[in-house]
Amino acid sequence: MKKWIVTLAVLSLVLAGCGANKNGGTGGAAGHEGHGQHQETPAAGQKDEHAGHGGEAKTELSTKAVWKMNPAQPQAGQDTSVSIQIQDDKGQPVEKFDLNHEKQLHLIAVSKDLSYFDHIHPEYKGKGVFEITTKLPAGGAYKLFADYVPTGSTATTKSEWIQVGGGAPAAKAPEPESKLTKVVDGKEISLQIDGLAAGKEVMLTYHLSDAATKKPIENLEPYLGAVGHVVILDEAAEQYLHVHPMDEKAKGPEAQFMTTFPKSGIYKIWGQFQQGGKTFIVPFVVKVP
Ligand SMILES: [Cu+2]
Repeated sequence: MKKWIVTLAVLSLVLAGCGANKNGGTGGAAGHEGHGQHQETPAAGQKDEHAGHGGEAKTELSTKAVWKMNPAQPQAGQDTSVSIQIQDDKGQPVEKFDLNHEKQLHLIAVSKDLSYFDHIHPEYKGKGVFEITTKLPAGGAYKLFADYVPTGSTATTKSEWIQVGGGAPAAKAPEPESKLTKVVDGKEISLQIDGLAAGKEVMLTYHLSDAATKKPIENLEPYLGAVGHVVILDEAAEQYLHVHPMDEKAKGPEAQFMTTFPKSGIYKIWGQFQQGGKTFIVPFVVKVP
């Protein structure tokens, strides 16, 4: 018994330190907080990665997401209402959520082949229910991911596969790109990843410049409280990572994110940034050895 108390005391000290490091992001075990990364299925021992927000130890509240589509079988190109109720393990609604990057819940939707990506914010209706109306562009399978932080608990991700009726274009498996540079909305964005390998921390460095003038972009604006947001999924849409920047207040031309690819394979990485009041998304596909 005594041993437990000591262990807990040490643990809360460690976690308090972790919270204090929120914007430091210096790497190492305690630095996870600074990276703002959360995984859908954390590896053993990483469950408390997000504890320590506010400098105190928090216990993970086990929650589930109950998904309802209206119509129950969504159709391509048609309005679809997505309702997500967050419940505790007894089926009671969880009613309080922390703001996480300015929102109580972030919803990511991807098509099975990862060609389609959307990041939207359902409205909180009370009683644990979040709702949004959206349109999915084509028929086929989609996976939805809800990211939220129940008050007093840690960052949680729950997901759901849905089937959308209507014509489906032939699925195109994501192809690793040899050159990680592309132009989106008049901006040239390159992604540098040094020492890319599974199971170890790697730095994702984006460099942004004006595609026409080649001038570095130095006026990126905070989007949802950070210079950028990065979502990473493996080919099977099983390994989900949502990463926030090392320096949330950066303005460009660089934005850096630290993450760990859980295993080798093909991953798609979506970086989301904002300039001149408009957000843009740049996708890259990499093969992680
Ligand atoms: Cu979001």
